[in-house]
Formats: sequence, C-alpha cells, structure tokens
Amino acid sequence: MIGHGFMGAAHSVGWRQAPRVFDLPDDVEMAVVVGRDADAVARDAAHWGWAESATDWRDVVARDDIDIVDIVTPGGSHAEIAIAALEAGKHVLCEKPLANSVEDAEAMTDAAARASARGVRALVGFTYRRLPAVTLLRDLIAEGRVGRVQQVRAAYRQDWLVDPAMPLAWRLQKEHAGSGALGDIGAHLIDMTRFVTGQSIDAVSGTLDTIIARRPLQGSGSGLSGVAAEGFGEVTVDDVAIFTGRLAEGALASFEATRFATGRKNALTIEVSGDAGALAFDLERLNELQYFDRSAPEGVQGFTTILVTEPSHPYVSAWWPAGHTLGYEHGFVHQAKDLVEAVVAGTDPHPSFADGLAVQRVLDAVERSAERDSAWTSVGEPAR
Ligand code: SOE
Repeated sequence: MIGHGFMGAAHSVGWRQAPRVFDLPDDVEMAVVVGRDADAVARDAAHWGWAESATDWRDVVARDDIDIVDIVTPGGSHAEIAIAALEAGKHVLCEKPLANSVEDAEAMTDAAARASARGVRALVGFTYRRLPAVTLLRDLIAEGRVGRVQQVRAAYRQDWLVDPAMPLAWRLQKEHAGSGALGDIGAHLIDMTRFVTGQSIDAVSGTLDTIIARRPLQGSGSGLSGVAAEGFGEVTVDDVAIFTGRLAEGALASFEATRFATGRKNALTIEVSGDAGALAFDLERLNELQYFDRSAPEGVQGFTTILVTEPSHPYVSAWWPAGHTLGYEHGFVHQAKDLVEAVVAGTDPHPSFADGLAVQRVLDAVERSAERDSAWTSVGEPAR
C-alpha cells in the first residue's frame, strides 16, 4: 500500500477483514506500507497489521513478492505510481478520484487496458458502490422498480472547513488534490449516479465557490483535521460545487458537493425518481433504502424503508444475521474481497479505470462550465 493517511487506515481494515469474513479464493498477506516519513510509516504499518514499511514506492513496485499495489496517496501522484505498477505486472487498486486531470486519467486508462490484455487488473476506489444498500439500489433500478428515470438529486455535504482556523491541508491545494469539494466528494456523486442509473452524464452546467481563500499553513495532521503552523497560504480549490447534469437518456440530475454545510459531517444522499417509483439512499442511514412504489394502492402509498440486512442482499450473507447492521468500513472490506476474486477469476472488476476517467471528464466539464458563467458544457469535449 502506497500512502498511509486516513484512506490508508480504511484500506487496511479492508485488507485485514476481507479474508477473515469472506471465503476468498486466495490468501491475502499485508506485505508493506510505503510513506515518506520512515518513523511514521513504521508506526502505522505495525498498528494496522502490515508486515513491513518502506520509504521508496519504486523499490516496492519492483519487488517480485508483491502482487497488488494499493494507492492511497493524494491524486497528484496516482498516475505515476499506477502506471509504473501496472507496467510491472501488479494489479492496482487506486483511490478516487482516479487522477487530478483528464490527461493523467487517460494515460492511466490506457495503461490499464494494456495491462488487462496481460491478465493484470485495475480498480478505482469508489468504495460506496460496495455498500449493500447502494448495490441494491443499482439492482432495483436495473429490475425496473422505478421505471424510466426522470430525475436524480444527489448531495454530499461536509462541514470541516467552516472553521477558518482549519489549516491548509493537501486537500485544499490544487497541485495535490486537483480540485476541492468537486473532485473529493462530488466525484462520489458522479460515480454513484453513473453506477445506479447505468447512464453516462453527457453535459453539465456548474458553479464553484471558494468561501475562505486564505488559511493557516498546516503544521501537522492529516485527514480532515490538522494543527496550524506559522503563516498563511492560498486555498487553490473550490469549497463548494453545485452543478446540474444531463443523463444519456435525457433525465436531469442535480449535484451539490460542499465542505461548508454547517452541521453536516459526512452526509451523502441520492434520490432517483422515475415514472414507476423512487428510491433514496442516505449514507447516515446506510443500512436502509427508501422505496416508493407507484403501483401500490393509492390509499397505502408512501415511502417504505427497506432494511438492507437480509442474507439475500448484496454482501450481507457473509456478515451477521438479519437486522445486525454494517458501517462505513464495510465498503472497504467488500472492495478488497471483490478485487481478490477478480484477480483470481481473471476478470476486470468495476469500477474500472475507464469509469474513473468518465468521472474525471465530468469533473473537468464542471470546471470548464464554471469558468464560462455556468454555460452548458459537453462532457465529451476535449479537456483543457
Ligand atoms: C474527505 O472529504 C473524505 O475522506 C473523502 O476523501 C472520502 O472519499 C469520503 O469517503 C469521506 O470524506
């Protein structure tokens, strides 16, 4: 695993738990974690259950005893590491968003296509797809439960930047993160919409806003917290992204990605409305789906709660008896399981790097639209 921040912790839980809960077709050995600070990465490796730590990712990618490279670094380094790993014949799991630019995402997708022809697999970590309720949402739409999709409403709301004392973390710097709320959490909405509806997003109109443009430099810390150092620096990404998308079959989708939704910590919601019904998911109630069936008798119609904890629901049978709920980390466990199964079966897992590239093109189109007063912008247009 290359990188060891918040996502490193989450992926470690995934790698540790997957072989203990699921009956995997091969063993998983948590070999080595790579980070620049030798002491810090050694501490994290020991804490999370990895056999070793190292400071040079190139040495690790060249090792014969490594089969899978898991990339949890900021987006700016994804392309270089992923392409080197794929070319060295390693299967790759890469955190989202796939890259910081369409150009990098294209190069990664080309490398993944060449690797796939040699039996090497690549997966981009849009982990929320693998929550049982989100997979079920996709399955129910595919079964026709909402009929023709007529509208999608998606929002991802956090509030960790409301405090002006929050330091200038890497997520607020364009050269590391590519974009702000747009690419970090808006990317999840784009992927989830594509995944559950099975449709591409072909055109967008968007607006971006940076509410606090200067912040204290970061002294220590990572993830969504940190300790300030002396001095200030410029925030070079968006704090808020609001955009509209046109889906391939004509429906409109609205998207809000924000780090300024005071009181909202990690609130992702999506609602898909169709001519036969509607389905809604809320990450803060991740064991549930809300379902409205228009064919039910008028007098008893209403949103009903599906408790997604039955053994027949996706991923659930390996866990606990019905009604015994799952959480945020289970998506990472399911992701590790699915990748190992795909590697052994010799199939390409989803979401592919091509899916990651499709998301990247939407992100890029939103930025181009925002630069032109929210003009409708085709996603297929060449990147900047
Ligand atoms: C930070 O906004 C973040 O950690 C995202 O980067 C993750 O993708 C999301 O799962 C939670 O929030």
